[in-house]
Amino acid sequence: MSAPVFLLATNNSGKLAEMRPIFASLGIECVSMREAGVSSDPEETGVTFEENALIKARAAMGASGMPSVADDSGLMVDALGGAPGVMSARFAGGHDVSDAEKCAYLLAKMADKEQRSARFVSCIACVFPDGGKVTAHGTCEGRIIRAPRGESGFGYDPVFVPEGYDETFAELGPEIKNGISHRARALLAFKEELARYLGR
Ligand code: ITT
Repeated sequence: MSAPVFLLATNNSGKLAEMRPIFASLGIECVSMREAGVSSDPEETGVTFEENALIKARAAMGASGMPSVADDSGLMVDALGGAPGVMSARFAGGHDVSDAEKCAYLLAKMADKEQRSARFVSCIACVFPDGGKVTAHGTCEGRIIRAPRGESGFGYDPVFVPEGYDETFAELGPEIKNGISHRARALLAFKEELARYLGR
């Protein structure tokens, strides 16, 4: 069976910018929702990354009829008991809050915390029109610094330093981030699961 074209079911331009070259490097053809002329933004009512990724993938597939891939991801901070986790996009009050405000809110919550360990988590979920699904997970360990640094990426990138580095994701830039990030690792695992699913 030849691999289909996948719809990337995200409204986050930062994620889309990361997912496209990773898909290209994995040899998987994909289009954005804008290119496919569909819109989808379901309520993320799940309590796990996988549940939310499946909600988004299923909604996009319902709108497009195409096999659809969604990423649900977030930052889990040990000193905050794993928060913001699945609430990462809404942590500082809603989708209208800027990334800079989210980082500032997180840093304020962490002001008195000595323990700085954290990890980014990504779940990639793909659903097919015949009801089949493929899911994969990836994590990236690191720590939260005390003041934002760097301009690239999105979300909490300016306050997260991945293990083995001294710079934040926002300072390291896309080439390094896309080699080690939670999303890159989840997509690599996804490629293997997809090959198994497609019987290759
Ligand atoms: P879609 O649901 O449309 O894909 P979203 O931004 O709402 O976009 P999520 O619900 O998965 O996506 O929320 C993930 C949030 O976690 C995201 O908005 C960022 O704040 C944060 N996040 C996830 N991955 C990140 C990364 O690689 N770098 C920085 N922050 C990240």
